[in-house]
Formats: sequence, C-alpha cells, structure tokens
Amino acid sequence: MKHHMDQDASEIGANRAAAPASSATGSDVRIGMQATSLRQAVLDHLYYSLGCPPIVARPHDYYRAFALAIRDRMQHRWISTSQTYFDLNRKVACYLSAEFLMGPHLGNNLVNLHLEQEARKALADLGHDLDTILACEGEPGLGNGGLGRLAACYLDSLATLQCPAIGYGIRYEFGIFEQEIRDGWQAEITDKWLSRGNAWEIAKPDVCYYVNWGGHTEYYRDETGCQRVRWIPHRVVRGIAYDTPIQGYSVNTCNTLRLWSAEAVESFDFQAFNVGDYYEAVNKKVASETVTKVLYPNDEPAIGKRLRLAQQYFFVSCSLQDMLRLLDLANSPVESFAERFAVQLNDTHPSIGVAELMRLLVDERRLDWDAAWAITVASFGYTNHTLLPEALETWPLPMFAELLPRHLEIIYEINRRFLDEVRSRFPGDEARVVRMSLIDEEGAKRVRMAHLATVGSHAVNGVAALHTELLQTSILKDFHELWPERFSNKTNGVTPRRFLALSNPALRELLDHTLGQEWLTEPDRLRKLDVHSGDEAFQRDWRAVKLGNKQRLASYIQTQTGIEIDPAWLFDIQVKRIHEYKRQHLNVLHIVTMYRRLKENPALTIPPRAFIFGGKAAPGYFMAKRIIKLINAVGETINADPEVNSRMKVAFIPNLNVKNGHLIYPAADLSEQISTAGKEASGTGNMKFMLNGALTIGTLDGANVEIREEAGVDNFFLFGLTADETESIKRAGYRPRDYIAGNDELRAALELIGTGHFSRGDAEVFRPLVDNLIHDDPFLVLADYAAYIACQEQVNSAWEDVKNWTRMSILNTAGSGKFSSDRAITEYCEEIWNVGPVTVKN
Ligand code: HT8
Repeated sequence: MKHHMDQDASEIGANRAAAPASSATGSDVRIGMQATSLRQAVLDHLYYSLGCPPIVARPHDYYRAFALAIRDRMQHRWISTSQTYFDLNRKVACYLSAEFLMGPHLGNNLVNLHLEQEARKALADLGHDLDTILACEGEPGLGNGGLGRLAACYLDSLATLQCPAIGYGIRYEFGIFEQEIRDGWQAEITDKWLSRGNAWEIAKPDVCYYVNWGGHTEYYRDETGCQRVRWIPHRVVRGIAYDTPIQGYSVNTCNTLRLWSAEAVESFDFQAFNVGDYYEAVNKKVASETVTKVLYPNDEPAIGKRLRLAQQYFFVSCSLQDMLRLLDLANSPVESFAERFAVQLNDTHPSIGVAELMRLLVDERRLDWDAAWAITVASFGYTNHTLLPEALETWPLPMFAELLPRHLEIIYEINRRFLDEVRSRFPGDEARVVRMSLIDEEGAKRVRMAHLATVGSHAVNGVAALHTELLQTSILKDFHELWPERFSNKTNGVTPRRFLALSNPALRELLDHTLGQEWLTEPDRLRKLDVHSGDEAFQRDWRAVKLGNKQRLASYIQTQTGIEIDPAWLFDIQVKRIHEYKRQHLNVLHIVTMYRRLKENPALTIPPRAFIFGGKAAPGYFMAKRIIKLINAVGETINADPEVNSRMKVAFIPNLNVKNGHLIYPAADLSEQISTAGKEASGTGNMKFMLNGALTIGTLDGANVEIREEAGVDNFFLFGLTADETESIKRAGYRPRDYIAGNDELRAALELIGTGHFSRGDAEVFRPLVDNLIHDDPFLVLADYAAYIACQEQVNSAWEDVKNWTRMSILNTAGSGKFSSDRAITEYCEEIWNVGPVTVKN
C-alpha cells in the first residue's frame, strides 16, 4: 500500500508535471514530491517566508510553512494551466457566485496531488503529526451554506475533469460568523479568517478594474454622428484580484478562483485632501473598502440592502471586465465573446451582469444593441436555487436608479423589447405582460432579478428534478411557456474527493481495496458494492469503519460540548442552516415524544439514539434562533435525566462548517432530510450523508426524490405529504389545530414545551414557537408529525436488524454515484456551456 502511494506521488511529480526528477537539486525544494524535499521546503519557508526559526515554531507556524510548500507544488501546474487555455484559445466556463464556501485547502490539495503519504513522512521527520497540522487550518467561510458549497464542489470537479474554468467571487474580509452557544442561545462572533494570513492566495495588484456608482447619464453624438450614452459616476472604487489555485485530482489542471477585493481609488482621496477635507478623504476610503467587508449571513431570505447590491455589481463588473481584458490580450474580437466564455449565474446574485455586459458592449465597445444582445444571451446561463418567495431578489426602483442609473436605462430597454416579443406571441394577454415584466409595478416599483436573469440567458436550470419541474410550473411558468427549450434540470452533486476520500479515510481504504481506486473519478463503479452488500466479512469491515467514524465524532462532541455519547448508539444527525422550512422543530417533536414515552413507561425498550444537530441561524431570524435554544433546552433536560439518558441524548454541535462537516457526515447512521415537500430546492448535505453510508429519513423533496430512486425505495425511510398534497391542503385552508385535536401525543409534546418543562418553568421562551405551530404552522410541521413518528418507528425496527441495516447502508453508498459533482459538471459542460476538457501538459 505504502509503496503504491509512493509511486503515485512520483508519477504526478516527475512524469506529468514540469518538475525535474527528484534528486537533491535546488528546485527540488520548490517542487519535489518526496518527503525529503517537502521536509526541506517546510524548513525553508519557516525561515525565509515566515521569519520563524524552527526552535520557536509552533504547530500553526508549521502549518503555514507547509501550506506554502504545497502551494509551490501547484505553482507550475497553475501557471501552465492558464498558459494552455490562453494559447489554445479555449472556451472558458466562468462561474459567477457571490459565495464560495471552500473549506480548508490543505488536506484537499494533498489528496488531489497524491501527497498524503509523503506529507505525513515529512512532518513526522520534523516531529509533527499531519493530522495536528491539518487541524491548525481555519477555513475561508465565504458562503452561507449549500449554495456556496455547491460552487466550491463545482470548482473541484471542473479542475478534475480538466475543464477550462474560472471561479469569480468576492473576497469578503469577514466570512460567515462563528457560532458559539451560550446558555443554549446562538452568539455570533466575527470571522477574522485573514488575521493569521492566507497561504493559499496570491494578490494580483495589477489585475484591477474600476467600478462606478451613482451619478447620472449623458447622451452625446460620437465622431461618426452616432447617438451614445456616457455614465458620469458619483463614486469609483477599484477591485483587486486575489487568486487561489484549484488543483484537480490526479491531473495537471490547476484552475483559478479569482476573488475581488475593494480598494479606494487614490486620486479621489487626494482630490478631497487637496481642498483640505482630510476627514472626508479618509471617510471615502473607508466607504470604498466597506464594499467587500462582510458576507451577508442570510441564507435564502433576500435582503434589499444597498450595500448588498453594491457587492453584487462590484464583483460582476470586475469579472466581466476581466473577461474582456483576456479577450483583448488574445487579440480576439469582442464579437467572439460568447465563443470564448460561458458565464454561469449562481442564482440571481450576479444577474446584474446581464445589464453590465450590455453596457460594456454597447457604451464602451460600441457594438449595436442587437449584436450585443445576441452575445449576452449566448453567454449567460442562470441557475435558480430556490422557489421561496422571500428569497427571490427584487430591488426597489429608487435605490437601483440611484446606484446604477445607466443599468436601469438598459433594463428598461431590454424590458421594452422583451415585452414586445411577449405581446406578439400572446396578443391581447396584458395580464401576462404584467406578470412577466422585469419591473414589478404593483405597489412600490421593483426590479425583478430572476426575470432579468431568465430573459438574459440562453439556458435556465433548476438544481433537482422536482425543483426544475416546480420552477417550470410556478415562478417561471410564463417563461417556460415562452421558451421551453431554454429550460433544463441539473441535479446538484458533491465532490467525492473532499466528502469521501479526505473526510472518511477508513471507508476510502475499504473501497480502494474492494473496488480499486477508480471509483473516485468514476463513482458509478460504486454500484459494484451491490454484490458485497450481504457478505458477512465485508459487512463487518463496513461496520468497523462506521464505528471508528462515530468514535471520532463522539470525542469531538465531548470536547466541544461536554456531552458524552456512546458510539454504539444510533447516530441520528440533522446538520444544515436553521430554517423553519427545514423543520428542525419536527425533529425536536419526535425527541420530545420519545422522552415522554420513556418517562411514562420506563420499561419501554427502544434502541438507544444520539440526536445530533448543527447549523447556524441568520442573526436576525427570530424563530430560527429560538429553535436552537429549544434543541439545547430539550438536550439539557434529557441528558441530565438518568431515567432516559441511557437510551437517548441530544447534542448541538456549535459552529457547523466545512471543517467539522468532515467529522460529521461519515459518522451518521441516519440522515434527517425532513423539509416541507416543495421547499428544499435540492439539498446537498443529503448527498454527503448518502455517500458515507447513512440511511435517509426524508420527505419527497429536492434531491431526496432521486436519492431514494438510486438507493432503492426499500433503503430509504419515506414519510410525509408530497409537494402537491401540501399545496392542496394549504389551498383548502390548513388548520393545524385539527391535527392537535386528533393526536394526544402531539398535543402533549407541544404542551410540555409550551409550559416550560425544558426551560425551568419559563413558559415564555418557547411560546412564540408553539403559538406559531398551533395557529399558523406555515411549513405543515403538525400535518406531517404522525407520519414522521411512525416512520421513526420503522427506523428503530430496521436498526435492530444489524445485518439488514448494514446491507442498506452499503446500498446507499453503492447508489450514490449519481450525486458526484463530476456528473453534474459534465452535464453543465455538455448541455449549457459547450466547454470541453483540455489536457494540460508539463
Ligand atoms: C438551496 C438548497 C440547494 C443549494 O442552494 C440553496 N439555495 C440557497 N441556499 C441553498 O443552500 C439560496 C437561495 C437564495 C438566496 C440565498 C441562498 C438568496 C439570497 C441569499 C442566499 O436552499 O436546497 O441545495 C444548492 O443548489
């Protein structure tokens, strides 16, 4: 095994890349893939890059030096990748996303470079353990949850599939807040992820663009007598590029994640300085830098803040200007833009790009409108990630006009031409025109960004089969009727490198041993596990892997929360953002029901379970914060009660992020995917759990539908109303009280919570939650309660049959191949982007 890995390391180092064969040469310290040169590289970086003599170096210093050494080993691949794309003039996929939730880079880069074994040796030689060094790395939390993590998985797959691609986004100085739990409540702490430096990025101060705001427009005639528009802005900021390498697995391809940081434009400061207003100059500088200061911590509800629109326009403008500059550098005419770039909009956050590209092409590059529009539509694709009305972005017209006056004019012109098309296709249907307009004219006028993105793109997609279906029949129904050929489904995926190979090394080894290593890039090979699913020896190995992962998580939970969990218990896990539609409180109602049953009947035999939660609430989301408090309050009561705590415990893992996700997904027996049907566009945590052999209890929502098909319907615990049923119940006038009246256990559980049993008699703290369920229950928690409880009973009986549970667990991993982000990206490349692989040579 060890010998095998050595071969891999030397192969990628010596044969595939520009590195000279590893001997004790000078350049070996930068690129050598053997432990000896890595060791020397760490010492050199400690000394020369960090100014830290080895005697005083602490593990974090070793981490930084080691990260720099690994970045060096990607450097020539990185540069030759960019050079190859440039020389060959290949079409590049540009993934525009306001969020990239990358997670720690070091371990992932080691996996992708086949450097784990050599790295372990090198560090051992220096007296350090690789795992300790890996644990030193913080993570760039530049995203809220699934949407940002999806972007990160897609970059991994693009590089692994050797596809020319650039990720464009925002270098927030503060990412998603760190969550602490104090007295059961969430506390938010600023995420100072850059405070100890970032070894992975390279600042490119020469790659910078000006971005304008405010002011007004002027009409003028150019030299040829042609009518043109000039934008006279009120303010200008500069965007600076920071590049991070994205190394593909087992290939030379190393793509770029380019994040923009806002800086003040000096000449503006000086102007103010010269007229003596020093403080105004400093204020302007601070205001400029505010643009990329902090990530908005809201997942799903869109917030109509001016600064948020400024962030979106800022990174989109920099990115499109960057593409035009690349085109110029290649001496390609601007008319060839759409042949050179496929620009994907990750939700509507970058959708101002449609108007910005039009402005750049028409006002600055002087194309005529029709030519510019043809290029724009041919370039853009739009991915929708949610149907929740509160998450659909619209901007108040006055704010838009003030910040982006020229773009508003362009949007009006796009709209005028678009509505003409609608009128000629559907004569006399003015209601349709009103519904489809880019401007919502009802009440205070607003710009509808989803409509702009749809009109400006040749391809529109949803993120799971059910979601795409609902998209076409609900929020984009009119657009689907107009342009059915533009719509398609692209079910999400996750990278098996990070979410299996890196985070579940024991399972990786078992799979390598059983199937060979190819499953990591051809996950359909996991199907071959089917034949082993009943094999006793294989089952024993499978359970040993899971048990080890559960021990690892149990000890993490113990150190983080003080709660002791027996790794032999059923690990029932729900980790995701806290949101009412995701129904963590339904899970709590099950816990309270089991608690009551045990209290009423102490002799009851049930398989012991650990109920494990994790997730952040948006700081301003009142209900979500109470749900966190409820989980912790119920946990405190149960965990301290000797009558029940030998059969159930509840733990809330603080600060869910990519890093602790590595410990969580591989340790699950049961994955909770219990959103109200029709509300979760896809989910991707559900896929991470499945890949790692968890069984799912879930509704027919998002990608759960496809997970159930791939796992086999018998290997999935299905419950609850369908999306259609949910809709008809609501239409008929949903009355949550009827469900309480018909179910004593439900009534008792709500009463226990409402009367303060879990809050030391405080009947106020959970009152808003309980009242909301009783009187409103917008996400039909009570309507699904009975079915959920019954389904959990099936889980219990299934768990008691160890062999059958193990078999089902194996079949879940076996069926997870579809949910590789490689499959998803292949579909985007072939069906939307028309981007193909390019081999990067040494
Ligand atoms: C879906 C999730 C899906 C994932 O995308 C999600 N969509 C958002 N966040 C997600 O995790 C989302 C949608 C609109 C937003 C926003 C976030 C608007 C403003 C701010 C944040 O919920 O089901 O798996 C990837 O497709």
